[in-house]
Amino acid sequence: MTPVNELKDRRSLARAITLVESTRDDDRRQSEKLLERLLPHTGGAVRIGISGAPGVGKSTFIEAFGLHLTGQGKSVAVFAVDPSSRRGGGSILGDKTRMEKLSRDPNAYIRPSPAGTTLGGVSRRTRECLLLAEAAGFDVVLVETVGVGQSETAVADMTDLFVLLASPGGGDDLQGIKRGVMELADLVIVTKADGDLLPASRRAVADYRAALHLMRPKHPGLAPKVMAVSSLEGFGIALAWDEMTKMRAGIDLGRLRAEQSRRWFWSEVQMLIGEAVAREAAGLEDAVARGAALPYAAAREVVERLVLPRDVFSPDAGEGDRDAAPSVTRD
Ligand SMILES: Nc1nc2c(ncn2[C@@H]2O[C@H](COP(=O)(O)OP(=O)(O)OP(=O)(O)O)[C@@H](O)[C@H]2O)c(=O)[nH]1
Ligand SMILES: [Mg+2]
Repeated sequence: MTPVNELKDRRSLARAITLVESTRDDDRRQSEKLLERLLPHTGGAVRIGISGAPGVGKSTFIEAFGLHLTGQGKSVAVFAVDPSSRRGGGSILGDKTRMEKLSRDPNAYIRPSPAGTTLGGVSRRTRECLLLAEAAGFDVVLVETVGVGQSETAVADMTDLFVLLASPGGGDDLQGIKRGVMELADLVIVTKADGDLLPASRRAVADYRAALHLMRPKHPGLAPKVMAVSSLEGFGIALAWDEMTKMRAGIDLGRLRAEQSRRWFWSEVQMLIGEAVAREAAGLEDAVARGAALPYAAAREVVERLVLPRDVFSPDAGEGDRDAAPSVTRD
């Protein structure tokens, strides 16, 4: 895809991502403007979410899969939603050793997730990073997350396809995967289908097929697929891409993405309200704790402060409006 001029090189993309991830107020305003400008140039990538338990083989799969795609002349961006500080700050940076070739591939871009952010924060910015990658012309965007329920939902909600990697332990591991997560999957890929693990991986494929058969499909009329790969031997990698392409062609993408945008919008509304409430309430909370204000009255004041136009509270608003705002503290 053709990149927009201002994101043509990696350095400018990296800078834009840093801006988007920044929590500073002025950066936030700047990144909003940037994203608004870029919005018409987004939406062109195949967005794929990849999830699975620690050690299942995500990084190794992304390395093999990414190289397969770049080998076909496609460009690939990789982001991670890391819900915990499990790997400390570095996140997939350390994984670059597992994705060594891909990270050196000129047609690939691997971005470690920012450290120390909450899930809400990470996924909120990862969505925006995904848009940046699209404006930068990437053909495929992979969003990786380690499985902990909440993060999988967030990733499934920003991608066209959600791929669940499962270990060849099969039935036993099936217990460990939450039903809700299985229901998100468009494709279940059993990893490590090689050597001694080959028979186990075959059984696992059958187990997952049986389990999925009992579940309601995510997209009506489009049953999720189960297959096995060996990222180390390259077995099944090309087929995985073919399956994803087929699945994606069967999905009403316009509708899916519109629904995702709606949910994203509402979650932003909720998060912004939450943040505004927290800001307004901070001082009053102490007053409540000290017994200087009633919880209900303080809560009402917080809401009124948020709902009433700001200038009502400014000293020169006039008309005695200031008095209309109740003051619940008595210090
Ligand atoms: N035999 C075999 N081993 C594999 C394969 N893919 C990954 N592994 C091994 O499984 C282990 C974990 O692989 P990773 O790719 O790091 O797994 P991950 O899911 O990224 O792990 P975390 O980042 O810790 O969540 C490594 O020792 C890999 O070498 C495979 O196709 N075959
Ligand atoms: Mg990894």
